[in-house]
Amino acid sequence: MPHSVLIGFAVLVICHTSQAGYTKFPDGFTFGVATAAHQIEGAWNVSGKSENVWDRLSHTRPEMIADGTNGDIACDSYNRYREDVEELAYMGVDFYRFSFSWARILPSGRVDFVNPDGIRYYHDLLDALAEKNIEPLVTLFHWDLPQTLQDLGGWANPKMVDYFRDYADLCFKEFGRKIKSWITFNEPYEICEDAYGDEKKAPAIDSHGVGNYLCSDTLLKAHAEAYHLYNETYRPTQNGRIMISINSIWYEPSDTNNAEQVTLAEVANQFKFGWFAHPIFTEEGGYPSVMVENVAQQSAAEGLPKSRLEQFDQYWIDRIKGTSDFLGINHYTTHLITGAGVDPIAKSPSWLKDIGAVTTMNVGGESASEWLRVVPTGFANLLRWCKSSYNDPPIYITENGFSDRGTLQDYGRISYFNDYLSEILNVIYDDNVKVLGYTAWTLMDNFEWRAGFSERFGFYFVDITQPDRPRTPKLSVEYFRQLLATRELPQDERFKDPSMRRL
Ligand code: PNW
Repeated sequence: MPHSVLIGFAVLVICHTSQAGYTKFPDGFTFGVATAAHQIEGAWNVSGKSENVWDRLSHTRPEMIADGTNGDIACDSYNRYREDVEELAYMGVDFYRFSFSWARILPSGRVDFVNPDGIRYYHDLLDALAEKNIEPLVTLFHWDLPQTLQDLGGWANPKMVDYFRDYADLCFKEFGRKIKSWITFNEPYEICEDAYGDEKKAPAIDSHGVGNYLCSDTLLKAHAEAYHLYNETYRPTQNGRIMISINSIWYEPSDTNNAEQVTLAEVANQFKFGWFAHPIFTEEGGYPSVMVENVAQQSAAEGLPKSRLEQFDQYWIDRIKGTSDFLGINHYTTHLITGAGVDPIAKSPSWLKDIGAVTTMNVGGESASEWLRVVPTGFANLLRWCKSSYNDPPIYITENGFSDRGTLQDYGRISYFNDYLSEILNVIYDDNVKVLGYTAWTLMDNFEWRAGFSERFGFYFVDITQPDRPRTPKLSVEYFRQLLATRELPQDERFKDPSMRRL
């Protein structure tokens, strides 16, 4: 055999083993897909639903939404939830993660009036899921705060702890027979930093370096109160579980041999993920010490009498600690740290300036979202870091997904899922990280917040130019369906981008 063929053969074998890696998911590993109320329901002002902060932003400042769209009709899931359930059943998911619209259930935000139509809608959806044996995983708060409560200060108002607990209480009481898995908050970082420390999310209160920290104080207390309420009052009879979903942009040093960058990446991860995970998932509790120190130092340098980040007292440290049955992780991408200093895009004061590091985009493959680069190895590093930082918690991936402009032959999405899922298998088998389930974002193209419908994350394409919002399956539906049927990463050639099929 000529030499070159032998070498060619060896390369092929190596490529095959390293590319294929582990393919089979462990027994008991569960799969689902996710959505959120405001992104899909529409029916923004019918049957008693009141205005939420996203209705307000998209109606009063439409220029803030990339394509000028809004959630008025969205995917019309308020009327078409049966189609949603059919699609879920076709894909063969174990569970469906969706959220309740607070303003649909409690139009004033408070429990003075419960909207019967809101209650009926979610019972109908839950019953339709039960008929297909699909387990619900329900998020109580996925960003759509009733405007009435925002008018009182929203998450910067400490009273929100009581309002959230009352809302959670009603939901546990009304729906707890049918729902065994709850998520309190979706992505506290995005709520506090993007919506109260910046204008990236509604209500777009640009109180950088101040409002974001007021928000985290309230939100973590509200989460803890909802957890204790469930744990003490409802768990004994309802036997469910309750957690929080924390998002991470995972930070890595741009040069792994640069000690300063390595240290700063850890600081950035503590500021991003640790901000909400440390108070709940560590023995010590409270905010990460580096965060407490950095913000105190910056505040002093600004001439303030005390830190912009108020620490929890011992009562609240203890009350917040341990209040999540699982660590829910939403993960999409990895960014890089290039050095110490003030990031050129940081406002003053701000969370980003408080970190004291310069960040940049990773070099990974692009998506339709500027912030989202494809970096599967970062996912594995994040998961290993969570295992070591938070005492080996049981983990659910509650979101992971990829955006494009809506193509039906969505090879980019398929390869993203395949590569990120493959990293989950690596950390399960090689590092014993306890990842128990995976949720793909998202069932169908939907209202992607300030990006409107310009960035599409769905398995199903949604035509928003048609009043009945027709849905068309993309190729990724077949990929996920096969994954669900076999519990193995599909190896089928038809899922590979034709331009990449040759070795
Ligand atoms: C999540 N980041 O938001 C939300 O939970 C979804 O509602 C949203 O549609 C989805 O991910 C896609 O954006 C994120 O910058 C926003 O890392 C920003 C980031 C991650 C998630």
